[in-house]
Amino acid sequence: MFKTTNKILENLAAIANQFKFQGKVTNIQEYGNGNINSTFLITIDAAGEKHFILQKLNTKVFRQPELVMANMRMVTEHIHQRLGHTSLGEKRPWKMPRVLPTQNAQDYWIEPNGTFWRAISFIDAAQSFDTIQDTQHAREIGYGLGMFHNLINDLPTEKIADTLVGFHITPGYLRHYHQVLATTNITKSPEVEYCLQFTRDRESWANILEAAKEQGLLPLRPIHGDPKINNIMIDSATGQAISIVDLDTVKPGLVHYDIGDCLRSGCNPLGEETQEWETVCFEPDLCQMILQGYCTIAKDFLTNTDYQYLYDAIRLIAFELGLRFFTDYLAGNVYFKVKYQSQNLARALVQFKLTESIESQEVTLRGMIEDLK
Ligand code: ADP
Ligand code: GN1
Ligand code: MG
Repeated sequence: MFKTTNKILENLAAIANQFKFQGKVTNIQEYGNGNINSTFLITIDAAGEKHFILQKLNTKVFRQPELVMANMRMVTEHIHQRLGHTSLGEKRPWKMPRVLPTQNAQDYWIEPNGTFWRAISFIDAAQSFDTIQDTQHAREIGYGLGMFHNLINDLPTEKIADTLVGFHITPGYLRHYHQVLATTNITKSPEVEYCLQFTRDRESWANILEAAKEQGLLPLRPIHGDPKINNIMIDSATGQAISIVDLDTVKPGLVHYDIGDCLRSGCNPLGEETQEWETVCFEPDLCQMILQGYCTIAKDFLTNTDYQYLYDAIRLIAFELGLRFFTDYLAGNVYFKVKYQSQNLARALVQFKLTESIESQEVTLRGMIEDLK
């Protein structure tokens, strides 16, 4: 865990001051529960905006951080423009973070040691949660994803860079998993054995979305990539979804990755970090609420074939995340941030149990999806 010594705070203040804002920094605190970047809330004494987000981008994950920022600027500007000119913005309030420029009018600042920093405007009077609070929250999570899909749907996919090659390509994660298995001395335990067997049993099915994509059944569209519930901001006054953050993985992909990710994160009431992995379950009522919220605004661009693959998407993205966590555990925690050595194993068990729960409810879930049409 990050310890805010005076020296670190001084450094952070100096970094914050590389960016352009009105006023003086009065407070700096570590912020959010993201697994990838390092996020800080900067408080300033100013008449206008009182906060902004300062982030150290994880350049071990995002090897071309400049591309991430170019995407982020392009996407946020596109959305701001659309909110100003279409009826979407009138239906419901919606906010989009802005990229804040440096004193030299750049979108990021690189420290002499190569550390990559950016500043983003703060979505005020809103919060995000790691687990679903109630059914209204579930509906709003779905609505938030649908709103975002609508707002980026007209962006030509060729204009969006691929900032994380291989992201959500399950067969690619399986190849990497086998490379890690072949080169690592595994300490066997009942939990590790469970994960190994769990993966073996699902390997032959795991290319289902990629196969459909290759056959031209599912089109590439602009997607968020990471719409888990703590990236969807809820307005504190109204309880409505008001924004979606964490735009690093916006790229051409299948909307199924997004819907699957949103559901695997939203329908697990115990949350991703629970130690009670044996009791993890996928809650169908929450699934229904999230899907209904999504369809309120995004129904029009789902085709019949899209619906046909939704069940597999829910199952696959939970499985895929379990596999990514398990592989990272075996590889020595090189990708996801951890607070203790076996955390990625614990996270993998949670996602695998969630997958099992999804599988045991296949008929119910397929019926629910059919009813959405
Ligand atoms: P990571 O990639 O590590 O997940 P995020 O960009 O998601 O980093 O930031 C971590 C958390 O910080 C988010 O889940 C959200 O709660 C909060 N956050 C990020 N950006 C903003 C913002 N512009 N306004 C308000 N909160 C934010
Ligand atoms: C990471 O950055 P964060 O914490 O929002 C990850 C997602 C995973 C998620 C699981 C770029 O998301 O793919 O689903 O952890 N992001 C990246 O909590 O790998
Ligand atoms: Mg995040």
